[in-house]
Amino acid sequence: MPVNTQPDTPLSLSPEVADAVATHAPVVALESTLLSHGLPPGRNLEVAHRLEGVVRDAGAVPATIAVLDGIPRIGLTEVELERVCAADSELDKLSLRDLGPSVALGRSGATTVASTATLAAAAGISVFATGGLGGVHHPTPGTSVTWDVSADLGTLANTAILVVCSGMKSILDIAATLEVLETHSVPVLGYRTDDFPAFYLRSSGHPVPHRVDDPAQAAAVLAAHRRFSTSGMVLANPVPVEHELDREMHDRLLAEGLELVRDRGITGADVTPMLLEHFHTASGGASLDANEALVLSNAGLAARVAAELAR
Ligand code: PSU
Ligand code: MN
Repeated sequence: MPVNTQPDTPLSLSPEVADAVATHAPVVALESTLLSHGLPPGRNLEVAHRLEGVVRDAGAVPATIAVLDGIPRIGLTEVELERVCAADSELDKLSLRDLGPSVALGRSGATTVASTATLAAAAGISVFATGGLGGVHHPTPGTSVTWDVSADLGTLANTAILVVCSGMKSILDIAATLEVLETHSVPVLGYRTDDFPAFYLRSSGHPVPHRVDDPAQAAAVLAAHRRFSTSGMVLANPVPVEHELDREMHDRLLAEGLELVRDRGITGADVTPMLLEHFHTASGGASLDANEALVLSNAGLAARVAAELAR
């Protein structure tokens, strides 16, 4: 039975996660939107299991997060994981602004980077692994500014968590996103790279302000950052080289995907899932392999950083 260790909040930690947090053992938070809205049914459950396995193999406890029937759950049972990944789950995509409504109205949904980071931090977890961060979208033709700036960025500004990711999707304005992170004083570290990664691609062409070369260095930077700030931090880990997408194919699929989004009038929270699905179907599975490889790599790295922090 899940336990509510913080009776003044509606959070429910699984017994294993509650025990790990209480004893300061390493824990890695994992999000559920990448499973329910980012990967096809079947494959998503496989990836969910492998993600938890990779975290355990590195000596940490996995805490997959979702809101089920109005209860934010930190650490899911097998049945709950299957529910998140089911083809007919019809889970909402819950950003931070949706948490209050989903809890009060008893709804179920998968959590994004913004809401997962918030719930993880509230549960006492300081390391979180995902695929790609949300960011600043390009303005639509005929406009000069975009108001589509992912809540992931504002959340990192005031949430004490380390997010391990493969940069952000190349569908975004990466230069603008890095500027926003700088404005919010969120440190951005490249893991064994000087170049900020772009999800399916190892390089975005934008330099990272700082580089670390092992988990101990990343943990040391996080500990030092904590002395000055309660903001989040980004550790950017490029997709494994053997799974990087061919750049030409990538650029073609991206142009097609953006056109599809425009033609169908897709906006807001539906844009990212639509683009990911286009990549997955049009790349003959190559983007699925890349997506899986990068999240697994990020989960493993996050677990090793969490283990260093717990030492
Ligand atoms: N990483 C993945 N797949 C995903 C995401 C991350 O490999 O689907 C999700 C995260 O939940 C992130 C969201 O918060 O994409 C960004 O959505 P938006 O662009 O609507 O802010
Ligand atoms: Mn958006």
